[in-house]
Amino acid sequence: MLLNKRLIEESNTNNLAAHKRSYEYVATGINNIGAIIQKLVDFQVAIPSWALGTGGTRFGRFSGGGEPGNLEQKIEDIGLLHALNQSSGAISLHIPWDIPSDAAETRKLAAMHDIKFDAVNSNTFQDQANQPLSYKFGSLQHVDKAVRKQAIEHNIEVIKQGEALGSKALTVWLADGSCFPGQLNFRKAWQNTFEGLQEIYAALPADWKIFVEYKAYEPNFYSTTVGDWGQSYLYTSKLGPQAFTLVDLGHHLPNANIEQIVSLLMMEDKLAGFHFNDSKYGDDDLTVGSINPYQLFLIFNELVEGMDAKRMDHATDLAWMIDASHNVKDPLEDLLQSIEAIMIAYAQALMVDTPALKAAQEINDVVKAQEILQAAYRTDVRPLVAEARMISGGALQPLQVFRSLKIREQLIKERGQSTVATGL
Ligand code: PSV
Ligand code: MN
Repeated sequence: MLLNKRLIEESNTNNLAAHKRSYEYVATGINNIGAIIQKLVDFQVAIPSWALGTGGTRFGRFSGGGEPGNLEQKIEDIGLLHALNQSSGAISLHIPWDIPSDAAETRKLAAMHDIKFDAVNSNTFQDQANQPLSYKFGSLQHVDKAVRKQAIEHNIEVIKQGEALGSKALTVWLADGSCFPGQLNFRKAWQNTFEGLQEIYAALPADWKIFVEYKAYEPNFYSTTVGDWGQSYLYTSKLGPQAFTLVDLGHHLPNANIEQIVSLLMMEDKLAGFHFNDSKYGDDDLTVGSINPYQLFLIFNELVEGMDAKRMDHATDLAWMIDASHNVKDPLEDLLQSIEAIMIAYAQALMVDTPALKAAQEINDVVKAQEILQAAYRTDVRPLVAEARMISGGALQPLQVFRSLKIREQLIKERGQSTVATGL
């Protein structure tokens, strides 16, 4: 389904007077407001193909109506999001959940919706129908060379699929690890995994990157072979300049200082980018910013400061992706909220008075430093984010438009009530 631009414009006209009042209230007094708005306009976050369906838990899955039944419909759903917020102009595919039957046609469809192909994700954490060997005891770490070979070949196949679509990166998340002490020889598991990653790395096209994602636990509950940022960094630094460490916010042990991790990885030129989500306990897949928006702001604060120090382009030099699909919300509404939370945190980070913060740090003025950070965090930047959306052709109030146009109801009419998207 394609959204009629006129309907977005109509809704913007209705909301314009209120928007102008709140925008002017915030924007007055910000010196570089034009530059901030332009940065917000440029910033795009990739949507994972597996987040368009309702997520499940190991206890079950309650699919929502009108879920996309194939890759084409997933691209159309992202097209809807992008039409509404103009910040979701990319898709991150999970293979084999979403193998394009005709790459050229898929590219055409995506281009029609102004959507690019972000990193492609391999999957060696599930067994697929007709797969000769099982990943029950791991993939790249496996004691059996034949299983390792199968996993390597799958990753190389994913690179080929990505090339046909115009992707430029492969994300590898390994569920490999062990559930009980004694199950695994850590050194052998590490070495096998490293050798596998080396073979995959060797198959990367020259202009591609490989992102190695880490995760503390789940599905393995005693050890994970790429369990934290240090382990991922060890792999990526040994692999070479095309390898980077991917930070998924939900993949840390409780209370980890993610903003510090981000800062150090960036310092070493090893930060790939993000899988954004939020959590209270672990890999909870909650809407970005729904539990700990201050942490998200602090992460963006490090990103803006670190990227500016290295003269990096905020919009293009790191990979920005969402990785969340919860089980109780409409996935499209959830994604609209997630993107909004990311844009808010980014806008707040752009508002930080960096020279003043640096000066406070130099004289150990701890109170002043906190005041500076919190002054930015406590600014209601929603009108700035809305302004950027409106001037890019999106809606001032995307969620309101989604509901008032009854988009989900229309999708249910088109696709049916009981559709199940591929994913977890
Ligand atoms: C694993 O929990 C993960 O974060 C990886 O990125 C996977 O690709 C994705 O979730 C699957 O939903
Ligand atoms: Mn992830």
